[in-house]
Amino acid sequence: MRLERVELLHVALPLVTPFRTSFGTMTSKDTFLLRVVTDEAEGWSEFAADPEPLYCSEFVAGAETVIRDFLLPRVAALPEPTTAAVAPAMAAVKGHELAKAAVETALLDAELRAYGMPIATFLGSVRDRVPAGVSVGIKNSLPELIDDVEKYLDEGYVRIKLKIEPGWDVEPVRAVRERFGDALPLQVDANTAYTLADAPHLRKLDAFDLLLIEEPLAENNLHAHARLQRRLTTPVCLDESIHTASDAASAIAMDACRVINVKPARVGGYTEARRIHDIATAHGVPVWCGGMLETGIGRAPNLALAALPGFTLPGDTSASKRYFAEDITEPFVLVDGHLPVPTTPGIGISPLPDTLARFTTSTRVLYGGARKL
Ligand code: SMG
Ligand code: MG
Repeated sequence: MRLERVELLHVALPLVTPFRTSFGTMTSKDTFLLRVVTDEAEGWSEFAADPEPLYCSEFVAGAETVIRDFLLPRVAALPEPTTAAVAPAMAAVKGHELAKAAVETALLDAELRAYGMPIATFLGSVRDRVPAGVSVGIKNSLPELIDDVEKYLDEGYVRIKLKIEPGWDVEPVRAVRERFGDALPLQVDANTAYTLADAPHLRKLDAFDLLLIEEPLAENNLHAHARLQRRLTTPVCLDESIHTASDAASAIAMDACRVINVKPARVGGYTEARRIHDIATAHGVPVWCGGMLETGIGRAPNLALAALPGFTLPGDTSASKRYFAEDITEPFVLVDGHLPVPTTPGIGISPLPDTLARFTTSTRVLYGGARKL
């Protein structure tokens, strides 16, 4: 397989409803897609972060520079840009996992399309559909929250995640438990909004039998998360703090978490995500697939990952209409609380050309011939 061209397409898709977290409010998904062209097939991927470095340190304009100036030259220097060779070639560049994931995934898509192999087969997925959870943002009032949760449960979502922050934590959880009962699979995500000094307050959540509390403390502070876990019965789940399989191994060894949110983008791509699944599963630690409000391009391969055997908790892999009135791919539709695992070669989906053109705000050629797009 020979790399011929890499194109970057900026896209902007309005969200159907603003999504508020402890670090800000999103009203649209503004990111870029990569399209790689090889002599055998083309491949697609989506950069998972946003224009501002608020969820993580990476951001759209920075990732574009890193990919163009540091990652693609290393990949292009390979005799063949196979999936096995790409991550080692990029390893000298520190960090930038989400940018690396975009490069690896586009090439993986091209390679698997050339083989005629679906990503689910490549990863070792064992299910043809996966249960869908939904992440519910911070609201202005409890009645508004209850209405939203009710709507999602009516649509069939099998698990609810509430975004929390200081001042919006125990009361929303109590309200949802009182309205929907103790049997509802329920979890919370703080996106690093608390400190260890909040442990006595966070302990109040133990009364609500939550599946987990996600990333309550500062990113990368495994020690503080381990100390918090000792004081909570609710399992701590790490998201932002896990960048590599080595981080996952350390966190498990320190009892800094009892559950891991695996986002392939956050860990540099699907090969590292698979390693984290393997390590966690070997230690009896459940994993689940997180989300970054992806378009169908990012969502399709996440569904394949979520079908691995160790993904025993429902993911934030929701249906397309939870995010967008119109997606740039065929939409993923919830059936009986589940989404289908894609079965066609590669990541299992392609952009719809006309729709993509409408949502594309600009394009660049990052590598190869400057042929007009
Ligand atoms: O894709 O449904 C989704 C979003 C799920 O809550 C979600 N993601 O910390 O897990 C998380 C957040 C990160 C993105 S917030 C902009
Ligand atoms: Mg999270």
